[in-house]
Amino acid sequence: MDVSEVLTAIVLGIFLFLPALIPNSAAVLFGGGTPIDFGKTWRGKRILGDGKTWGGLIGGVASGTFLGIILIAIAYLFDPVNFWGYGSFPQNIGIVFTLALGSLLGDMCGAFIKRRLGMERGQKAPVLDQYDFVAGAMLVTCLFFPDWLISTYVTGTGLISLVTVLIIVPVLHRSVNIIGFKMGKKKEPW
Ligand code: CTP
Ligand code: MG
Ligand code: K
Repeated sequence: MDVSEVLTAIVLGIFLFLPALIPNSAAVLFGGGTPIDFGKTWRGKRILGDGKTWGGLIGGVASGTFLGIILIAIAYLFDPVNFWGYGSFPQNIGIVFTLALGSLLGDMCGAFIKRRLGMERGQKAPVLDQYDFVAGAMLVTCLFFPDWLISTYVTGTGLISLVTVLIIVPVLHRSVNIIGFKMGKKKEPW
């Protein structure tokens, strides 16, 4: 393994994960409408809470998938041989879709856990807030495209890509939330 392979793994790790990174921010922009749990409670607490809306889910998945399709096109254009870690065409659309959907499903699981722990919407939950969507995106994508997920984020230089994602996510999460807070789109700067 040489320096260029390590650098490639770092850059590709982030590049290929962008469809999972965008949906959370997009959800803030598209959110605000009907909650996914329709206001229902379970054992005295909201199932998910007002912070998880249909608008956020649909807008977030659409944004992540749309960005993913642009990235696929860029990869095909600039790297017609290896497609920057993508593979066959229909599979790639599936991959960016499962990354985006899994990201917001993971975020919903995080909210579900927070409500069970009695935490209010928007209350800070370290680790869970930053990594719920990473786990969701990786798991859902692994369910449908195990070969791609494992070769990209687990085996060989994939582990470097995974560690890169795990390091970059808290930094990105915090920065984006501060921007959202300053824009008045988010109630808390975390
Ligand atoms: N959002 C949404 N729908 C989603 C996810 C997010 O509408 N499926 C919007 C909500 O306005 C939410 C904001 O994005 O308040 C920020 O998302 P997040 O930090 O994940 O939600 P919290 O408000 O912190 O709520 P929770 O405690 O349930 O995570
Ligand atoms: Mg939050
Ligand atoms: K969250």
